[in-house]
Amino acid sequence: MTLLIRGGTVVTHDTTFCADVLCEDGTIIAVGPDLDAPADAEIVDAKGQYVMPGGIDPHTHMQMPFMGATASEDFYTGTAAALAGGTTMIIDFVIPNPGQSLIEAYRTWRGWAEKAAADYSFHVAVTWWADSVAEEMGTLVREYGVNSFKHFMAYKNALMATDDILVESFTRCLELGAVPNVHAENGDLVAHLQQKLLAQGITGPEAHPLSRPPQVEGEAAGRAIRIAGTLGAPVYLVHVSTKDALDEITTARASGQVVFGEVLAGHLLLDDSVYQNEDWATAAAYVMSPPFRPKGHQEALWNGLRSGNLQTTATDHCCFCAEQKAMGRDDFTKIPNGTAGVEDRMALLWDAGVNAGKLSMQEFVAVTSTNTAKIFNLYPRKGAVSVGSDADLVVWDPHGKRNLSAKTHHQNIDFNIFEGLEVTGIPRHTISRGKLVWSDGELRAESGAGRYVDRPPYPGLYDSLRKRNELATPKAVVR
Ligand code: URQ
Ligand code: ZN
Ligand code: ZN
Repeated sequence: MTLLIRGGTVVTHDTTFCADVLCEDGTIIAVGPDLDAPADAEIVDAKGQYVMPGGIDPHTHMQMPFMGATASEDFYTGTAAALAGGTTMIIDFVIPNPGQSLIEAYRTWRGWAEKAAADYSFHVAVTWWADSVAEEMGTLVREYGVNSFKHFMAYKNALMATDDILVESFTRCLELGAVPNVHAENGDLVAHLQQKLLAQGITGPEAHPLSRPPQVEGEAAGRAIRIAGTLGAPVYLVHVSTKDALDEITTARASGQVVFGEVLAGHLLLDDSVYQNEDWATAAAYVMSPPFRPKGHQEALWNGLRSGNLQTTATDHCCFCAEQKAMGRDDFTKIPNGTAGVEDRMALLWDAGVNAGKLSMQEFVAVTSTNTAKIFNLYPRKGAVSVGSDADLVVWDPHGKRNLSAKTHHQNIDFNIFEGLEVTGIPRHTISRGKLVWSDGELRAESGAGRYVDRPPYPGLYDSLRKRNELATPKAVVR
């Protein structure tokens, strides 16, 4: 199965050049001018368009059981929608219940993901602690290709990892060469503020952001960063939504600490006015955590991306339809948290980033694909346009237009948080493992075509950290 992408301009995270790209059996086998291809090769005309690494979304929750509901998007529909938007790989989350075997939960999620149409991998959440958790983390790293573990500092009495668990798990991650991820919100403060608002009779979606003000994220971000710094471990903060948390990251990175930050397309473009909507269902549709923030935070987050203090973009794609959101009709704390975006991320980042002069094309590639591949040890298999890389590519039409809407999106949810936004710059063709799966508006996603992608522990990052830790280890005084 040979496919030739002809006449395009290749854009990577660090360079731009005119070249054809030849793919065979799912791998890129040649990149260069005027390439020949066998007579039966499929040809994609990329004249006047950019050929870039397919997007990687490091933060999705397909068919996640959460807050008494199951996310409406499953691994097939969600990855098909991703392909329609130029994203060719997702990293989703295995989320064991407290007390549940991590490996048992991993097997459950692997079963759900077999129907995926694009490649996928999993972070595994640590929602409780025991010696068996430490052991299973080792097995997941050594035998199941997991190199990142998630810690929810929010969601008290549900998924929340208390500080003692962070200390144990970050230490274990360091031993294993795995990256600890955190959802940084102070779950105790949220629970307190939620009860306070309900007691005041404020039960609608407008209470959601009031129960999780920016400092609730800033405090938790600082705490996670200091715990990791004290242990000598790296830490990756998911969905950074505030200047408060970004400032913690910026300070830590300036001191040489290994801290990574991820930002969602939603937090870059939307603000908390969405919760003031008169219509309950519309306001509830925007309930996700961390919430969309007051004006001002968005610009700070864009500057975080431009300065390199935030490295990746994601969507936290976690879909709940109107009747699911209505579970919280009388109590906002019962509205299932989550919003969609996996299909729109790339076009939004291009339109609001590149067209607006906030990101260069190379920076766009870095923050939508390559940086994620590097942090989670997928590069250059993923996130690259190089010989030997997986043929996961997007042919980008910088002049094409799309009106983002629930009426036309492929996401399995009845709402689009970017409804009505017109973007310029869209994926004309998406190639997944060398197959043309999205072409001129025609989606050819195939259930089960996606593969699980192993992510080995990251020796490079950890060798340097270990050396730093050894050097920093205090020596016993010989008396
Ligand atoms: O917190 C998360 O990332 C999961 C539970 C999705 N929901 C959300 O509101 N972000
Ligand atoms: Zn989260
Ligand atoms: Zn999430």
